[in-house]
Amino acid sequence: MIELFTSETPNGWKISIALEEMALPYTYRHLKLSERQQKEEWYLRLNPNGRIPTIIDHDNDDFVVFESGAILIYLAEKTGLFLPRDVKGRSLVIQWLMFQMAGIGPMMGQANVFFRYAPEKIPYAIERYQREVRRLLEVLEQRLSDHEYLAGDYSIADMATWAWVHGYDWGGVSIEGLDHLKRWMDLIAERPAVQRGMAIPPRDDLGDRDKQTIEGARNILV
Ligand SMILES: N[C@@H](CCC(=O)N[C@@H](CS)C(=O)NCC(=O)O)C(=O)O
Repeated sequence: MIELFTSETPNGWKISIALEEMALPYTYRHLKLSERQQKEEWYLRLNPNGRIPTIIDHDNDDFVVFESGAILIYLAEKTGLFLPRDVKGRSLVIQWLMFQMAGIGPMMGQANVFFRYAPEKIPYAIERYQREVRRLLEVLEQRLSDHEYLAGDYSIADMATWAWVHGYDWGGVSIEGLDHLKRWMDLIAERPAVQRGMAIPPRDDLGDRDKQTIEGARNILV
């Protein structure tokens, strides 16, 4: 059984989506990021970076994996799914996965911070990150104009990228004119395993969720 430490954020959804797609049995523990549970001593022993997600594979000597990209590769190798075994096919998936890990994730994260969470609005920072996100989305658009998925068949690269990109409007970025990207986003959104993964952990329906997310993020960013 896999144990997943997660929260209701893109990096967490990548892993609940992958676990659902791979039909791996798992349990999850919902860390309350706004209460800084991810910085507690017991959790830092699992994930020295103090962020979600992390997994423990209880069927493999309680092996711990942190960093969402590394977790996706571990799960794909464990199951033999969503990551080709041939050298070129595997490299293609890893290239697009790294593009998400090093580009899409960090830049969309910063667009969210400056557009949505920062108490002080700094136009230079907002525009810088929105422009960079739009540029990265245009790279995806170009790729998807002649590929159904990012790297061959549907793969962990699509899961990782979709988990971030579908929330483009939270950072105030437009996808106007990016029709291939929109087609790919809709295609993946329809997958039952993606819908199940997005429901982990269940969202708290009480109160104004946007307001809670913003206040929670401000607690983390101090
Ligand atoms: N590179 C890390 C990034 C993880 C990350 O930034 N997680 C966010 C949620 S999406 C988090 O835990 N934030 C809480 C904090 O910064 O304390 C990964 O991909 O696993």
